[in-house]
This record gives sequence, C-alpha cells and structure tokens, in this order.
Amino acid sequence: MPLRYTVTAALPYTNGPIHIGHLAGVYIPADIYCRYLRAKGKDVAFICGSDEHGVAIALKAKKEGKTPKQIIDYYDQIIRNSFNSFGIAFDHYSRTSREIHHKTAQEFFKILYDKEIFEEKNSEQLFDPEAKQFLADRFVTGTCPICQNLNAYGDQCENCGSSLSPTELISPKSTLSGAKPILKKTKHWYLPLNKFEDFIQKWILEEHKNDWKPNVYGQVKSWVTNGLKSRAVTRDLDWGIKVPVKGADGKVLYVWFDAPIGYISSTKEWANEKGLDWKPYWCDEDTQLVHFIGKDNIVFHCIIFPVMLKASEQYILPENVPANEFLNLEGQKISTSKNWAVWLHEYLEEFPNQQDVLRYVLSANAPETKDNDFTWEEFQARNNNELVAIFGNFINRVMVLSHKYYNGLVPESGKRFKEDINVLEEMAHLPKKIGDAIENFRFREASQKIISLARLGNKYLADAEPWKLIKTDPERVKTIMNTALQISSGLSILCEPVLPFTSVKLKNMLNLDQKTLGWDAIETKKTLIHPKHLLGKTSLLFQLIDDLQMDTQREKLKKSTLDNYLEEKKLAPLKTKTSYKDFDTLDIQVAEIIQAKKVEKTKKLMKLTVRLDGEERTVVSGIARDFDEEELIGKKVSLLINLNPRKLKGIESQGMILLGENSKGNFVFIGPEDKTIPSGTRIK
Ligand code: B3M
Ligand code: ZN
Repeated sequence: MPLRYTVTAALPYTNGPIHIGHLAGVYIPADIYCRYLRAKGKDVAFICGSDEHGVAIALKAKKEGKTPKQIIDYYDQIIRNSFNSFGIAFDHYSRTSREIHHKTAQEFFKILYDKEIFEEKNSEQLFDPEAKQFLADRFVTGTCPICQNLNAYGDQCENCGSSLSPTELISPKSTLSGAKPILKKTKHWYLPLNKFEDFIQKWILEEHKNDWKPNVYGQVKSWVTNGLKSRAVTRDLDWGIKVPVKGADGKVLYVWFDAPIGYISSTKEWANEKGLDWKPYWCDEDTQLVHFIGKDNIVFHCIIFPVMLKASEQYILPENVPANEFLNLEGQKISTSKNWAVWLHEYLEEFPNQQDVLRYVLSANAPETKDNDFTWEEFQARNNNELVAIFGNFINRVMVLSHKYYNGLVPESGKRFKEDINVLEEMAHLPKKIGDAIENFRFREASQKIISLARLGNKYLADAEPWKLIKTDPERVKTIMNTALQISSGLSILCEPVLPFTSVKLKNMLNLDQKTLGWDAIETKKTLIHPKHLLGKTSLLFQLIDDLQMDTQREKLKKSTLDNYLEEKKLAPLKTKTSYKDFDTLDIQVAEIIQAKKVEKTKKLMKLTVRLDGEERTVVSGIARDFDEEELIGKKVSLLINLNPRKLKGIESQGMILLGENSKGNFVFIGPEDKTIPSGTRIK
C-alpha cells in the first residue's frame, strides 16, 4: 500500500486555450482519480502547471508580433480559469516560467552533466540564412520521410506520429521566413537513450507487462523494438531555460527536457507554501507516482523522463502512465488551426453552470482504449436520458415526496422488507466497484456505476409506489422514503469524483455536511441520513437540453471552420505563372478505380488499382482518412500519369490522383462530371 500519491496531469502549452479533447484525455480522468483518492482519505498531491517554453510559443509570439511573455501570461490565465471552472481540483498549478522551475531544471541538468550521462556532439543543423537562426522543432516543416505527409514538423509528423529530427525532413522549409535552410555546425548535449534500453526493457516491458494499458505498453514496445537513439536535450534558441554549463551561450534546454521537471518544481512550490517537505513525494519508494497524459506524450513520459529520473539516481519512477487515446469531434480530428474544437471557455458561456454535464459525457465516452467521437447528439442524449431522466428524476421524486409527506423531515424506518435490504445491500457494494474501476483507470465504467445507483433508486421507487401506498399503508411509506433517502445520500457521496458540482448541490438539498461522510460509511452500511433530519430546499439537479441548442452548436462549428478556411484561402499565395508548354507536358487522363486496399501500418495511404484505356496501374494515394475501401471502387478520377514513379512504403506508385480539399479539410476527387466518359480520356 503506498503511503502517498503524486499524481500529475500533462502541463498544457500556453499557446492556446484548452478544449474538450484535453479535458477528456487528461484532466477529467486525473481529477476523478484524485478526488477518489481524497475521498478514501489518502495523502495526494495533484500537480500541474503551464508549459511555457518551446518553439511553439516562440513561434506564436513572432507571428503575432508579441513577446513570448505576453503570450504565456495571456493563455496561462485563460487555462487556469478553465480548470477552475470545470472543478479540476489541482493541489497546485504552477508555471515553468517561474524561477523555482528554472532553478530546478538547471539543477537536474547539472546532476546528469556531472555524472557524465550526456554525450556532447557537434553536428550540422538546419539554419535559416534569412532569419539568422537555427531551426529546431517547429521552426521547420517539410515532407515526412516515413509517410510523405507534406506538412511534417521538425520534431514530429502529426500524420503518422513518427518522431523526427529536422535534418530528416525532405525539402525542409523555415516557418520563420519560408527560406530553404542551410546546414551549419553547432554543439548539443544528447541523452543516450540507447544506453538505457535494458532498463526500459526490464522496467516496463517485463515488470509492467500486465498493469499498464495496452495502448501505452504497445507504444513503448514498438519504440524499443525500433531501437532507442540519443536525443538532443538542448536547442539553439533564445526562449527557454539557459543551459547551465560553460560553452553553452545562446542555448536553452529542450522544452521536453524541462517540462516534466515542471512536475517536480510545481510540487516544491506547493510544499513550500504548505510548509511540507516535497522530497517524499518524489523520492520515497512508498510514494505512488502516476502521470496522466494524452497518447502523443507517451514516449516522453514512459521513456525519456523515466531515463532522466533513473539516471539522476534520486527519484522514483512512475507506477503507471494511463495515457488516453484521442477524442474526435463530430467525426473529425479536433484541430486548433481549423478551429474544429469545443473550447472550454466558450462552452461555459453557452452552458453556464453545466460543467458536470460535460464532465459526465466526457467520462462516459472517454477515449480510454481507442479514439472516440464526441457528438452534440450524444451530449444531449446523455444529459436528457441519463442525468435528467435517471439521476435528476430520482432525486426530484425523493425530495418532493419527502417535503409533501413529512415537511422535509427524514422519516423513521420501520422494519425493512427484503426489497429495502436488497437495494441497500447493492449500494454497499458500489464503493468497492467504483473504486476498482477508478484505480484501474476505467473511468467510463465508474461513471456508469454511479448512474446505476440512481437507476436502482428509480426502480426501487417505481416498484414500491409510495405515492399509491401513502393512502393505505403510511407506515410502510416511511420505511420506503427513509430507504430512498439513504440512496440519495449515497449518491451524493459516490458521484463526487465525476460530478463534483452536483455532489455539492445534492448535499445542500439533503442538508448534509459536505465533508463528514465518506465512502466507508456506505460500505459499512452506516445510516447516512438520520430520522428527523431536516432536508433543504428542492431544486432541479439537471436541465433538459433542447434540439435548438444542439443545432446552434453544430452551426457554430461549421461556421467557424468555414471562416477559417476562407481566411486561409485568402492567405495562401498564388503560385507563380507557368507556360502553356509546361502545362502541356502533363498527361492527365480519366481513370477508374477498380481495387482499393489500405496500406498496412499507415493512416493515410491507400493502394489503388486503376484502369486507363486498356491498361491497369498501381497508384498509392493519401486518401485513406477520407474514404473507405468500398466506396472507392468504380469512382472515376483524374490521374496524372506521366509523373516519375515513386515508392511509398515499398509500393511503386505509377501516377497521382488530382484532389481538392473541401471546407472541412477533407479530400474530394476532381473527376469528370459525366460518368459515362471512358477511362483513358485525355484531360486538356
Ligand atoms: N505541453 C504537450 C502537450 O500539451 C506538453 C505536455 C508537457 S507534460 C510535461 O501535449
Ligand atoms: Zn509521417
């Protein structure tokens, strides 16, 4: 049994507000976990903060003509407010721009430096000759060498998820000036992950084989199988934490080196403020360290940071890293740049005081084992059919009847019948069941178990029909209502981790002390609410959400992406003029797709067989995100047939299909309108 828990949630970048994807993937599960632990009386430090370094922030500042400091101050405030409003109850929320963090991160670097863990290497890096700057990470884009995505970043391809270094990009381009980078020598410090392969192998792949989530375990395994490489932990940049050794002028720590140390500095700050010692929370073996993150952060939390912790020889390792998959929105990937998102600060304006509805829907539909979709239709259905019709309805019946029959005084229970004993018995099992679900990071299940208690209560009342019995057997009704009030009280306690606002509201209605009753009281079948206790006023716990509100949300989404699309179009420069002669060199023909098969281990690539006039060809096209195999068969498309063949994932592609992009960013075919037009027809 751990003596204490250090629970961290990924530090959000302060280069934009946060949306439902962040909440569903990281912060709601982490918050439920910590609220549950606290309810069980555990010693918990729930730690987070703003991640304020890195190229993304420097770039945003440059683009907006502001200083990085202005950017981070602005978003730090918005993000903090969102967390507060949604009841994400961190014990401490710090910022990596604070001095305590700079010091902690530098000390950490020095520890590894003094232990001679790092490799010092001179290498050629991309340099922007116009902006006179090295191009790290997101300062450079180009074609992904793995999946051919044209817009891969210098540190990562968001299409295939590969982690890259800038020099691996094909046709790199500076995002600062658009210039073609040159190579220039520079010195950096590297963390030799390869030397820690055995450690990762033993610690995760053997010891945590059975208790880590399969999606997390699988990613780690594939990293290790592909072989771990050294990773530069410093950058040539002016925004960040100075590298604290000689000969490192103009260099800062790589943001992914300093950010996870932010968990430690935030804990220090918290402990200082509370007059506690921070060390046990990071150094004692009897502390359980858990990192909540999204799946794009797995490598950093399961390999790189643990290697840093291990190499320092002073810190504990995470016991679990329950990363979630991604949440999509109305069938599409959430995208900040396309404004395809539900922003938390906007949700609150449109659904004031309905934080718990979103918390509930995002828990019930959490992307725990696979990517999941958020739709407004489901949001409405879960609210109306579950929160209102089951939970709200049960509480309302209990409250209204108790006020009507007993003026709000809890009635004495007579001898309980079998059905009364059964429901109370079932309720007594729930803390353990919900607890097991939460401790094993199954938050969907936990949220359903909570609703199951309200469902149980509803059924109990519907079967017992106190509103009929009141005329013939008022004594029996007292027992029924007393039992129903015990269930209501149990609900107010057990719903707290998922629905904290509802819990407070319900406890107020029941006039229960917010703190005194715990999960144990339910388990040990204590009387949760006593006879003659005076109930508070009845109010509605949840409100119905109507179709109009949902239509408004869907319209808003469509409109904002369309606006965004038009804006981008305006900004996209026209290509330079070309001659007819050049155009005439392109041989474009109508082709019919006759076979389609997704290329394995890629997200986008589809292998197609197309028919021209008397000839069949193989073409590999990046359309698998937008089309299923079946719907492609029989499609007539325009094909550029005299492009040099090229190999994609080992398959030779003999042509390129012409594609357009619609306002949602999905591909559409540019094919002949007249479907009878024969394959092989020349397009001029
Ligand atoms: N800021 C990345 C992200 O928001 C990063 C997490 C840091 S956790 C130490 O996805
Ligand atoms: Zn890629």
